[in-house]
Amino acid sequence: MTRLTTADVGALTDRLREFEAGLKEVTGLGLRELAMNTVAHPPVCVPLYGARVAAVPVTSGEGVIGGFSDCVVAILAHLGCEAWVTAQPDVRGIQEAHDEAAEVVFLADDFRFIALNTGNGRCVDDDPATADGYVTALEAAAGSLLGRYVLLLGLGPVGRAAARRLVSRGAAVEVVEPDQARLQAALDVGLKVQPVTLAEGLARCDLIVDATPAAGFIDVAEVSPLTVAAVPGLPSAFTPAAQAALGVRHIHEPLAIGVAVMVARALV
Ligand code: 2YJ
Ligand code: MG
Repeated sequence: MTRLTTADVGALTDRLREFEAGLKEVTGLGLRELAMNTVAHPPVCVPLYGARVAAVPVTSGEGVIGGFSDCVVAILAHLGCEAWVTAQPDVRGIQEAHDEAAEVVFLADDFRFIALNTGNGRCVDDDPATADGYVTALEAAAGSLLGRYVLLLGLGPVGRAAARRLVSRGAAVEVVEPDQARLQAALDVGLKVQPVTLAEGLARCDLIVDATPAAGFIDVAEVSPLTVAAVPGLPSAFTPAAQAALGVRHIHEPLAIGVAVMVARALV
């Protein structure tokens, strides 16, 4: 997850309903259903309604991002949780969350973003949660990933997790990763992906997962009415014109799908 800004999280908080409406249009799933479909196959019902969840601001490193914890809480409340931002940050905030009987605590520093279940000790990381949630969205939009070619852009932490999930759902994964050492390391640990050039991948694949930090290198001529793009990070690999052409098939927001899967995994 790129470091979000106050403007990023403010925009997401304001557009959460709009985002979910678009997500439903293209996948048939709202955020809750998407999270439950990600947690298990077939989906299990996770008791999100009324779950007590605290977001604790963390001041270490680059410090608190204004609106970050509030955005996490807005997403959790949207899912039906009883969610709040603790009055105190850091260790005092964790203690406060515990004293207020939080079942799950969300907290992020510059390196990690986790959801910690205080009852069973389960600790959920945002990278695989986000990757898996976006793959669920892509799978729902496509109907099935079995035997489908999927173009994956980037093999960072989110890209590697997405690759594993895509393969496990039956997809043939073509990958563009310009960092040869990173690509080789992924192949060496047995990740079943086929390295391709961007042009080759775009020619073969309608389904795309963008897990790169690079912006605007896929233009409108390279997308079709069949293209579905799962774009978890900021910025998008798609130009503004390509994003406009894709409409709701450009599935893109920086936090909501990740948080939905995190809380569902913490509570399942
Ligand atoms: O509590 C706060 O407001 C801040 N400490 C939030 C920091 C959010 N952290 C980030 O944006 C990091 N880039 C997250 C990295 C997670 C990697 N999986
Ligand atoms: Mg990106």
